[in-house]
Amino acid sequence: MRQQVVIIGAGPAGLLLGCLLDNAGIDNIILERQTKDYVLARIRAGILEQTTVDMLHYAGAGARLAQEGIAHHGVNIAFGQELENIALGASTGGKVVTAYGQTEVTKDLYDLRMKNGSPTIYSAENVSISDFDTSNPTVSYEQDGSTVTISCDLIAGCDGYHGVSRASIPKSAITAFEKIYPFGWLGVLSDTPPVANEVVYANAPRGFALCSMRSMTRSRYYIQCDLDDKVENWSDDAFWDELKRRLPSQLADEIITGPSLEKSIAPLRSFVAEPLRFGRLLLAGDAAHVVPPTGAKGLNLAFSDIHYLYHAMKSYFADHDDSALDHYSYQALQRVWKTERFSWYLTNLTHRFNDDPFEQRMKEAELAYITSSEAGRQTLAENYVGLPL
Ligand code: RFL
Ligand code: PHB
Repeated sequence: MRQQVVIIGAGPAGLLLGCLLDNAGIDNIILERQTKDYVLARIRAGILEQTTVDMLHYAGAGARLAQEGIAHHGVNIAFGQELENIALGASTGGKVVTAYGQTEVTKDLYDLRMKNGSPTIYSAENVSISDFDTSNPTVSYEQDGSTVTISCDLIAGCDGYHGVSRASIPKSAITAFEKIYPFGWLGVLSDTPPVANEVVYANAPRGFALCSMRSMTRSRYYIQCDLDDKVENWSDDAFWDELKRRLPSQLADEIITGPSLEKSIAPLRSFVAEPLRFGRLLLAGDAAHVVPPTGAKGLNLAFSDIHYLYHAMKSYFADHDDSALDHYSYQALQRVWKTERFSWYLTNLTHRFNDDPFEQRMKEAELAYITSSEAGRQTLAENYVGLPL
């Protein structure tokens, strides 16, 4: 079998790239390790930058998002009993963010892919990449006991942090930068109305808390927890009690609780691998970099990679312009590092790292400064809505 592009991973990055390539008449196949049902049910991100929304429309997958996405014109910062709303549009030329779950984004892209008719192989086992440093790369996978080998021009490694693409690159050719945080996030999804109309990031002496939503009847909440904590340690009541202790009373008193639909713990990490190009193999999304979820940047960063990668691939196929592929790596990494900085900064500012009361006071003072200064509010707003592409 031959394809112009083999995409490894049917997460949001792989699916968006596939849809854009279809629209440009570039043939492609997606290989995904998990089943379709598993991928389409995964609950993760919830907040889309304007550029992400624009890209979904450009790809032709924006119809349901336009109907069901909830525009947020501000973001809330809480510390102590303070609750500050930062307007997003005023200093960003009217930009907003949109609450629309990653689960829905993945479904919409999957539906478009089915309409386009390009092949997607789910449950593809033992995907392996060969000869990506030559002009004849191949990708193999196993299914139902037989091995299929695909030769191609380019390989897109969109297979997330634990994927095979980055792991296939010789250690001497790649540099990794990593920070592991000493805590995780315990998340709960519930069919209850959200406590606030816009996301709340809360710093509290007991630890960070976040209030978000999937719709006006479905809430998503998170609290900072110990890295070795277990979901089984948290009854629904214990979760709601702890969440309320970390919010200003004007919010805590308003929370409507209910049974959890899902409860999970995620570790937090900052990670970047450089470069993003290795001959004919190009990394994108979580395969190349990870941000802690504070700031809601992971999915958005995966999409900005795909924006650059799609344009590079188009130039490559139209003009045999090899330098476009190097340019992809350079251009995407510029935005990756700035976004890594924001996610790291907001994580440091809002989480409890130790029980040093001086550090806690410093964080409260910085939050008070940023939310009261025009320059501080503007800096927060322009990063939160997403830096320009
Ligand atoms: P994904 O989504 O991990 O998809 C990679 C796909 O590759 C498959 N795969 C393989 N396929 C074939 N062969 C192999 N060997 C393979 N190995 C892996 C996997 O099964 C999977 O289907 O990466 P992608 O596409 O780069 O997308 C990245 C985003 O999913 C991620 O950055 C976000 O979810 C991060 N994130 C958030 N991002 C936001 O922009 N806004 C948010 O509000 C937000 N909140 C979050 C988040 C991530 C979280 N967790 C659980 C990590 C909240 C949480 C709690
Ligand atoms: C979410 O809605 O899941 C969400 C919102 C904001 C974040 C992270 C996650 O920073």
